[in-house]
Amino acid sequence: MDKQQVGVIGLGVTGVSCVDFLHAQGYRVTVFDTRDCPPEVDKLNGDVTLLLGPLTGTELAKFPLLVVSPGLPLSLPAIQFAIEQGVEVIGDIELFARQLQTQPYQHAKLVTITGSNGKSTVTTLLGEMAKQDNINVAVGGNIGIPALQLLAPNIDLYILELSSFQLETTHSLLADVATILNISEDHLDRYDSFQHYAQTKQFIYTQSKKALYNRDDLLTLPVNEAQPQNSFGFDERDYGIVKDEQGNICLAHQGAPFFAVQQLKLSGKHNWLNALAAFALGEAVGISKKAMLTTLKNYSGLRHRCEFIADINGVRWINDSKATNVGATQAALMGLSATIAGKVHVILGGEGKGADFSELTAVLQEVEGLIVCFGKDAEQIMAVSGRAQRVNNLDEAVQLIAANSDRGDLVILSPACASLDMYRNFMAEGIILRRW
Ligand code: UMA
Ligand code: ADP
Repeated sequence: MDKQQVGVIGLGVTGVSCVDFLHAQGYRVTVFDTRDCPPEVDKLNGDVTLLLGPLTGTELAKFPLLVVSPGLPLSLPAIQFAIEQGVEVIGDIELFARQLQTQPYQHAKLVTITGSNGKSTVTTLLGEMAKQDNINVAVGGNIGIPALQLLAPNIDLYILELSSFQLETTHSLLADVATILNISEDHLDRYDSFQHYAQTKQFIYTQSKKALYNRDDLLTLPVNEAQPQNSFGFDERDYGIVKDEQGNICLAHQGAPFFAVQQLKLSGKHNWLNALAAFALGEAVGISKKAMLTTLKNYSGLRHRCEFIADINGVRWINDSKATNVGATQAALMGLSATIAGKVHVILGGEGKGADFSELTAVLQEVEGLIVCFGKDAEQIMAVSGRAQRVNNLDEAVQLIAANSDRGDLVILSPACASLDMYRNFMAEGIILRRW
């Protein structure tokens, strides 16, 4: 087979972006997808060979280069066979990284962001800061728009949210600054251990000039101590938290307060860290302080992340359906419960992705209101809480809490699980809550 042939595995949004990019580069492309009817099949442009059904190693091994979509693990036997036969296996972010080092893209700066939680919030917040500073910025990656679709000669700053899946197949990024926001259990249905998942996140630092880590989460520290680095955290060091002379809690840099947290529209203490991280990343790539402060004041967050939905008879309802792992739910419950007068009621459950829910025990003990579970792994959550109640679906959970909550209480849907066992995605689940 000639060198101009590339195999693309997976026909989701990533696969389509790879096909379009490779065509523009003059490659002939064969697309594989294990599904009978891949979601993006209608979006294929140009002359493409499409092979559907189970992957076979001998077929894949015919290609000099395979580009694998993030949703497919490299451990699949057919992909492993191809690797053993000497096939180069990469992902879409690797294609992006190589292209960014060529003209006319080379001048652009690059920020890369990973972590178990807060990625989309920090990525979007930083993008808004750059826009506020009139920088030609492109924002994408795991957050939604595939990286290859962002490439354009006039872009001066790329901000990429990267998942551990994407990092597995990437080794040539040359970011100006990279961050791991935090690491807690997630995707253990894909990784053989938590250590393996955490190590994959570290790939982001080895492909960056500078590292930004979370002082309160030692797993985020760069392994290479000699790498230029900054950190953020709840104490007063580097990017941190201090009280100003009036006693206001403030975001600070090297002990100097620069923004009172009460001015943030984002709720929850975890968002103080997200704001600090975005500010630190912005400083590393030269976004003006004035633009960043204006954005911090105005940015109200993404939907489905600790999103205020309604105040009904004095009870505040919060949609945190994007909390699809244990760490996110812990952060949301700890961050929000400090801010209310009444009881907190929480709705959890769904597909646990192999997580260990015992991490939730302590934070659920602090919940004074109802703990209501539903979905595939509800029993596992009930086992760690002791007093949780099971219902059949979100509607029943809402009805139960609505009948048992009082003025001053707060109700939060923060599932600690993926929603795929019952809903199309976390947004569909959040929308059901909104309808109430
Ligand atoms: N699949 C098959 N057979 C195939 C190919 C895919 O069954 O041959 C399945 C996968 O197992 C997966 C689904 O199809 O369940 C989608 O996989 P994909 O790789 O085709 O996904 P894309 O549509 O290209 O979307 C991907 C990211 N999806 C995943 O990593 C699963 C999107 O992140 C990302 O926005 C998009 O690329 C653009 O970069 C989503 C996600 O859930 C939002 N990410 C995970 C997370 O945030 O926790 C990592
Ligand atoms: P991601 O893109 O990593 O999934 P999001 O910004 O979409 O992160 O936030 C998802 C959920 O994670 C939120 O709904 C919230 O519950 C939780 N979360 C957000 N920021 C943090 C943080 N810094 N630390 C821990 N949990 C967080």
